[in-house]
Amino acid sequence: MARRPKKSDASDAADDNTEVDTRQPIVGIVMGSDSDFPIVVGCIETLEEFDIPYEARVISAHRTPDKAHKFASTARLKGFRILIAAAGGAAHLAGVVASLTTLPVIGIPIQTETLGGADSLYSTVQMPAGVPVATVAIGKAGAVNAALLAAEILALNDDAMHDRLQAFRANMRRTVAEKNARLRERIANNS
Ligand code: AIR
Repeated sequence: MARRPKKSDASDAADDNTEVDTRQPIVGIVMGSDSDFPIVVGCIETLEEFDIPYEARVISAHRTPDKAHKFASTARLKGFRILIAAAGGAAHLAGVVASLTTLPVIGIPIQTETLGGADSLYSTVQMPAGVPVATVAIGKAGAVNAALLAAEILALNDDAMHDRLQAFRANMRRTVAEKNARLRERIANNS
């Protein structure tokens, strides 16, 4: 699928005549710090693969609580349909966002040096009854799965999205079959 420059690239794009994505972002991504970006990029690339318009920004539940409040409480009105929140350590961002919106919120726990991301996982996943956060795995796999989960939610009433998910799964099956064939060949050559 073609990658399009995001809205923030608009001025650069105007200079070099590349296509500008002017669609309404339907997935809102927030991360606690730009240090989370190397993990969150897996989510962004997957959203792009599925041609899902998104917007991403840094908002901290602790360092910029007012911004977190404003973002979450206006997200539905702004046209977002799903929110994804990534944070590490005392990772309360997804929970705070979820407390201020009825949009589905997906939480990505980021690895930490000190506790390996268990702190982030528990802070994100252990929500009280009444305020759900759909928490994915710690780190890279979780970031990709957050985007896939968003695609699956959108596919509930979007047949084209469903087709893309089916194609993605078919491709995954092919990749595993190839790995299996390679492994069997290596074992046969060894014996
Ligand atoms: N964080 C930022 N505000 C609240 C939290 N929990 C998280 C970020 C990042 C970690 O703190 O999501 O994973 C370290 O941030 P930094 O900016 O010090 O690199």
